[in-house]
Amino acid sequence: MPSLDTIAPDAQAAGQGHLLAAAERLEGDARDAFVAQLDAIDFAQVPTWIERYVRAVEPEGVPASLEPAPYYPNDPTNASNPWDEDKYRDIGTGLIRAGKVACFTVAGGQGSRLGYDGPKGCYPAGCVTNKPLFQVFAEGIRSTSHRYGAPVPWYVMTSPLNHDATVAFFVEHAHFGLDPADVMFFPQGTMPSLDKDTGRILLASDRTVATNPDGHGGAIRALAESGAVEDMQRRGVEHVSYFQVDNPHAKVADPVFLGLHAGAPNSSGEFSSKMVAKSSWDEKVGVFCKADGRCRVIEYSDLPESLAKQTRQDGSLRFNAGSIAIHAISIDFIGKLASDAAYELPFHRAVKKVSHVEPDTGEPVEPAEPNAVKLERFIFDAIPLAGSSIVYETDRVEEFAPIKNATGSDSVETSRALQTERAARWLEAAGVKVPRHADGSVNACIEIGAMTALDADHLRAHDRLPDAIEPGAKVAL
Ligand code: UD2
Repeated sequence: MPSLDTIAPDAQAAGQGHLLAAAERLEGDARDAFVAQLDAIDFAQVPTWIERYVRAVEPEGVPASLEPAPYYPNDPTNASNPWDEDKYRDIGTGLIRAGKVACFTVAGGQGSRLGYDGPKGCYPAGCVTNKPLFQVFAEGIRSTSHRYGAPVPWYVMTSPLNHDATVAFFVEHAHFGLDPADVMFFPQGTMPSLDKDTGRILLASDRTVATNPDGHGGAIRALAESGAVEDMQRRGVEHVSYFQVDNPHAKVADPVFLGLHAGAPNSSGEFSSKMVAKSSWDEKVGVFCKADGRCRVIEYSDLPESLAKQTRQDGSLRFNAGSIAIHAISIDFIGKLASDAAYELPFHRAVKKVSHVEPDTGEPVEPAEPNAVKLERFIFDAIPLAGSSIVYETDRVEEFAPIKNATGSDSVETSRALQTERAARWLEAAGVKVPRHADGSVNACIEIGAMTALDADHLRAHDRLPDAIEPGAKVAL
């Protein structure tokens, strides 16, 4: 058990003596639990965090030499950049069949924008069935595993705040038909929240340090420390297909993308990404850029408006490669990122309101203005660390229907409309008549589960499709 005496010198040196005083005021189990929280803090790093992210805050500028990143176009027959889709599909299919691919979902976020009280993956997403997001992915993984005749293990990163609720949800639903031995959950790490004026670590209560999840970039350390990387190596997994919990249209393991990642001559096979053309200059997605010969994502909030608005001769956005946060990452690269200090991902700061107690008086404080610096890592900061990272364009309707907000853009309403549109396209491609309004929108609500089909080709091979969908119908296939 950690002792306060061993922690005290580092905490004092880091200007965090108020935490020691708080510990002294506690007794018994409460004190032990608090000391364990202190022990988890890397006090040796705290002065650097304060110096860099609290005192001398440099705006997250963008490199001067920023250009749009090149990408494999969605249409492989594209005149200026043709590529052999079948060849890469074969490579990717081979990897899945050989059991070398696992799925990895980041599900540690708090979903506060959605106003949903529970792990985001439990949110009812299916436009007809109300299937929760976790079920949508679980079925995608089962169906992929059936289609290619190989196990596809699934790793789910939770946070300390939603871990137990997430695991309980899977148990309650019998892991949605997956073998529990092939689903592994592990919580991401946390970072202490810092007072934005003093750099002192805030106390959430007299016996709790105020912390926040360490960002999806925390996945690197969590994958290594939880034993997930070791588990993957034991199974012979070589690559993970990475996607976010909020996007029910994410293809859980896309053979073409995996094939490009592992087989394209300009890919080091370490970290690859999917993009869609941005819907507007101010869409809230990071943008794939190239700087100093390396690919990277510039988050939307950091891309200067003047660049975001630049257009090409044909009027399209010059920086149009929007990140939908779908990646393929090799296990070797994850190991390197986790073990080599030169490959440590940087922190990003966000100034937020954090309720806390005054350390000296114990008085609760509900700040009216943002009072705390939260530090997070972003997974896409690994891109420029890879030898050569490629980007592959995909179709927005096919692969991006995120549920982030309660209403408006990227909401359950927009996601459900996209689910229907995708289902309608697949049905029409299979010769089924789908009713559409004069403006082209579908006059029905249609959901196609992954156990029925993973894509349009898969659906076409289905032998029991209706001839037509009734106008106004609600249909789940
Ligand atoms: C993210 C990207 C954005 C774009 C968009 C696409 C960042 C900073 N921005 O925006 O560029 O690609 O997605 O949808 O990533 N998560 C964790 N732990 C954390 C924080 C987040 O697991 O500590 C998960 C969260 O559960 C979710 C995902 O990461 O699945 C995205 O997080 P977000 O909602 O903060 O990112 P967002 O939508 O602002």
